[in-house]
Amino acid sequence: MGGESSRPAAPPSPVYDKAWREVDWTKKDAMIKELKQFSLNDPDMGQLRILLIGPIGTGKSSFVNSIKSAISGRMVTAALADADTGTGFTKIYQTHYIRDGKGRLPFAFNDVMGLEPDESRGAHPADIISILRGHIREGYQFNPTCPLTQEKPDYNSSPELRDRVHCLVSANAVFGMSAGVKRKLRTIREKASSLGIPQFHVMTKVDNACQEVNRDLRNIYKSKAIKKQMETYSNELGIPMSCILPVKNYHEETKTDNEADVLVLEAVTQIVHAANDYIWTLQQK
Ligand SMILES: Nc1nc2c(ncn2[C@@H]2O[C@H](COP(=O)(O)OP(=O)(O)OP(=O)(O)O)[C@@H](O)[C@H]2O)c(=O)[nH]1
Ligand SMILES: [Mg+2]
Repeated sequence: MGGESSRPAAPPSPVYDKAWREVDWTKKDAMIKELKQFSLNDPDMGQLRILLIGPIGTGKSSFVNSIKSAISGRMVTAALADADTGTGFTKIYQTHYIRDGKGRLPFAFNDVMGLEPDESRGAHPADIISILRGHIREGYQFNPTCPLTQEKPDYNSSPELRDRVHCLVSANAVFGMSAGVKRKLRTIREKASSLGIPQFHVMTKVDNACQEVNRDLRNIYKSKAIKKQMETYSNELGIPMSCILPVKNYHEETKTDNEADVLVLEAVTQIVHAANDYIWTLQQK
């Protein structure tokens, strides 16, 4: 007995015995089929517009590429290549459509310049708020110190519902956020909330946060580190846990992977349904 008590305590396990959120890892094909058959509550809309915002370099463009890759079954890198202006950062307001045969799916993602803690750097929150309301035309080049004003040609003074944002998605890596970015995100989220726009948070780079997740993505909802960070984001951003969506984007892979695809497809499915419901709600008014 005495020998037992002197034995060093086992290190705490980094994972729970059981996943706290259920994922069906076999349903990739069914999810792709559902997304390809997705129909708009208002067919005249053309497409749902989903806006991706967040600090620079956190995987917004990679998330768009991962969605395209998961749906098409082949690696796509268009979001980075199209938006790259030479410095490696997205600077242009762009819409990324998802090709389906000769047509495209009825939801699109808008990728914008990243947010930075410094007041004079990164996308200006006033520009993001203009985008929420449909006032900024595609191709606009962000100016961190001077948000777009009404007299400029990129300003759309009479946006239609289809030009507006139907779901706001913030993206950030698992490692936390600076106070400056949090402040900017809060300003943007408050505006989105007042417009009734549904909101999600995509937590990227989960492969870098937990060895067990890096080893096997199926451990995502067993990892204590991942759950803790999701709870932190939920509290900081005022978003329910059910709207915090962890993903591993493609970044150096050459082939798609079932588990990464399932997480990305789960996220997209929730996002597009919320955007579609938002349109329906607006039309009941
Ligand atoms: N390990 C890992 N790396 C990732 C992941 N997502 C993105 N990256 C890498 O992170 C870097 C930044 O990704 P981007 O998608 O360009 O980030 P962004 O948010 O669009 O950046 P800006 O356009 O500068 O605001 C790239 O080197 C990606 O390969 C991920 O889930 N895991
Ligand atoms: Mg980008």
